Amino acid sequence: MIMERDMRDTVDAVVVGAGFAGLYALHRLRGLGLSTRVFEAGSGVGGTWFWNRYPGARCDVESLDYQYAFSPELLDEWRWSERYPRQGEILAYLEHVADRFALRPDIELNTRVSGAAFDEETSRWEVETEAGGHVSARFLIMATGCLSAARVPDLPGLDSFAGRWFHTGSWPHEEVDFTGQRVAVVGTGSSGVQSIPVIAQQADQLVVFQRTPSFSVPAVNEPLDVEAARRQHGTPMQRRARARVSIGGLPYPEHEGSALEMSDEERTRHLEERSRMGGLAMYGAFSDVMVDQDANAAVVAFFHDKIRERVDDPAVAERLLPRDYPFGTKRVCVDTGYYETFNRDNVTIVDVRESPIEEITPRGLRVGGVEHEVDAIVFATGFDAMTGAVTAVDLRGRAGASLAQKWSAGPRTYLGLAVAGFPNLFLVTGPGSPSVLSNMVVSIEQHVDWIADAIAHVRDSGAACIEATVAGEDAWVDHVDEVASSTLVHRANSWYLGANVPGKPRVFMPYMGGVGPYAQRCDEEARGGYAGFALTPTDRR
Ligand code: N01
Repeated sequence: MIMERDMRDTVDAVVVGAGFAGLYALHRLRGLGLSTRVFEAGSGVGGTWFWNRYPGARCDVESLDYQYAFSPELLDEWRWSERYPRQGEILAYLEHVADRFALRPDIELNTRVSGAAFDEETSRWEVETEAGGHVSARFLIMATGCLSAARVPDLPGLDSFAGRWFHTGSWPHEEVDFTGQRVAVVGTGSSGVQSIPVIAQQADQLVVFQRTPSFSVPAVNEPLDVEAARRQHGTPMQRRARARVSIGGLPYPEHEGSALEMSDEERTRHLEERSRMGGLAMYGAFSDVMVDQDANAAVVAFFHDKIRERVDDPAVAERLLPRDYPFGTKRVCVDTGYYETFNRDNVTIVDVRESPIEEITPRGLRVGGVEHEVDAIVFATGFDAMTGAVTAVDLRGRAGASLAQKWSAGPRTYLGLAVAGFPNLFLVTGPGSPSVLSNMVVSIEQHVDWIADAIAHVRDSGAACIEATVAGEDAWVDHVDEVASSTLVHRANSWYLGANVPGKPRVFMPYMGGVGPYAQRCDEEARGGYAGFALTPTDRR
């Protein structure tokens, strides 16, 4: 088998995915002198920002924070136009990165990896693509993204729908024009909250099908004033330095005391200030908001007041109030004109919590026996998050063990980076790391740097493999669970817990310890000689 293999199909490393993580992984591994092949299912680079082209798609992390910091030249030369970057602008940035660092020759587009098996004889990963391609690699890096396996709910009758339907996470490349149409949007998470105001401006009628109201903070988006940003948070490098040691990977001041130690007036003033900062700054408002029900309730009350201020019809406002889960336990949304959209004459809201969507008919959606006729349906219904894109690849470790099987009761990783029984396999921002609770770009750079250092260590020490130990993995899984259990996060049916995917085990997947403390833990692991890993010497393969 090995004899027959074309040399071209033998590389040092395979990276799956060409988004923020895959592009940087390629750059770093090349820097180590490793021959590297990237496989990307899309017809272009960009990952999340290649697929999520829905109206209003925008990052809710500020552009100055949502960019690579590994290259001072790149930081210097790229100019963002708005405080929060549009999808198209982020995609253009990633295309620029691919060109600037000459990454494209090592990226195979339109190529979906279907499986990879670890060969214990050779200590290599044998990687298969859906099109029947094969490549052998010593190291395998899953840069598949945490929110890339889109989920359309299993609703009877969808095939019979006479109009067009879309999922926000796999939006067509050509422009979709809703002018003059009756449009349904199903889902009011971040994608719904971003797309609803934009679709409402174009469509004739918009019906929003809401199962769970979100907490949404005004973005306060505006043309980017680099000088003002510099005065507030310093140079991009200075803000990144602060983000790296923060909890959320953002440069804002964090956790300014307990919500309960302030008077009502002080607390409201503080929340107003945070609100004016815009976006995700609200997360870090108090030290106890995620652990104390009363502190959390104070923030919930603030939000309820804000929503009531922004929505004219009190009955509609009541429908939009998140009531049955604590603030922050589902992803907080960032909006531009979301609540005000419900003041428009052409927008209505249908509550599908008590009475779920029964079926899709040729003409629309049936809820509570009422048929809502529409021309188009937009499913803003989310993803099989964190594990979906990894387990979609048939990964086989030692003795042919399946990763999907190993994770059937919930994902198990060491530091979110590696899995016992799967040598030389690395996950970027995997379950068990801060990942989706953080600014992804900060976490991606930290992970890729760590992985590159680990690979260099394996190579320099003459070992064949690095592999998480079962003891290390068990202890880490327990720690991740313990930290999550000390907070309020189990009180919501969130995608963090897999609650949006029927049958998915209810396990809080990301690590809540924070970006800075987590990175410190990873650094200690490396400095301590990778004590939670076993290094297999070449002669004991
Ligand atoms: O998906 P979601 P998303 N019937 O899972 C509802 C990131 N992101 O694509 O909450 C009716 O959050 C579901 O209801 P419920 C960000 O991390 C970032 O919006 O399960 N409704 C929910 O309202 C975000 O969190 C940006 O009860 C159904 C919605 O669909 C993550 O991606 C922008 C349903 C799904 O919300 C995912 O966001 C966009 C059904 N059968 C996204 N099934 C940035 O700005 C599901 N729902 C960076």
